[in-house]
Amino acid sequence: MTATTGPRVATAAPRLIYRRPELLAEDSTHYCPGCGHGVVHRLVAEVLGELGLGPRTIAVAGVGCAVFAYDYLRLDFCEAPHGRAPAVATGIRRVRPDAFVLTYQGDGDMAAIGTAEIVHAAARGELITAIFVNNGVYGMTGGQMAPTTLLGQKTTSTPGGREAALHGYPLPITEMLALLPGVAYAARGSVVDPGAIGKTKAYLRKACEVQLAGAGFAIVEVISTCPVGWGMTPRESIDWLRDAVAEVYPPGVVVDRTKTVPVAPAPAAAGSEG
Ligand SMILES: Cc1ncc(C[n+]2csc(CCOP(=O)(O)OP(=O)(O)O)c2C)c(N)n1
Ligand code: SF4
Repeated sequence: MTATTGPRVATAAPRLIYRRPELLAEDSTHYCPGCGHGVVHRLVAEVLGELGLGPRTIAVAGVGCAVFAYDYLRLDFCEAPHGRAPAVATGIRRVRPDAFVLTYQGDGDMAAIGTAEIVHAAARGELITAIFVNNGVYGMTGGQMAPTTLLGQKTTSTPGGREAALHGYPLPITEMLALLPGVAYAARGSVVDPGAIGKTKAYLRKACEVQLAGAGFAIVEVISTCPVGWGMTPRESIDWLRDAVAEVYPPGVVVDRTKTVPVAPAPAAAGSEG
């Protein structure tokens, strides 16, 4: 009996679509379904990994749902009291000029209790990279109004919707900080869809490069979802993010002074002076 051989079928080499970044731990997270924090964590892990910054990074976690970021990112982390991450990061960066320092804060943490710290760190042009996840509410404590909450938005502390006369207007923190000359770079990304997530990654990368170049303070705001705090399904929260949140907080580069400010050389890494 002769063996029959069929036509040769060329088997294409498998194409890698996605791999868990090395700096992202393999644990599952405590985040609710549809929460944007996990997406931002992945982007942070990808960018720091691609820039080879993992070993020299000291991150500072704020207080909020992402307080456990240190469990999910394989980085040295320091925990700051509520709102104080930029002050803690300032101290770390000044005593460890070889370190790469980033902060990770929510909008309650940065734009409410920590307003003074972020404003003054930015005004001083501290060489830190600030990540600001704006989901428009205090997620961790039950979805209360934050300074970033939209007018008309219902929260557990504004059941009738936020009213300007009673609760003030939403605070555009990134645009406010962008006025300060110490801010070398400010941008706003979104987790609304893969295209927006790709742009957010580019903003984060640039904000890291700004610190490496010693150009000044850099901030990336990411408008994000909190389906539980918003009383929505994950699907509805994506629509709300696209239609309502992005209208008030439009994604894009807010300021880029790296073209006009002379860029100082990056500080030498520890041990490089031989
Ligand atoms: C000094 C102090 N005040 C209040 C709290 C309670 N608290 C914990 S998290 C939080 C809000 C966090 O909201 P946000 O920063 O927007 O983060 P999210 O949970 O939405 O990601 C508050 C008020 C606290 N832990 N410490
Ligand atoms: S409460 Fe909101 S911010 Fe916190 S984990 Fe759940 S969806 Fe995310």
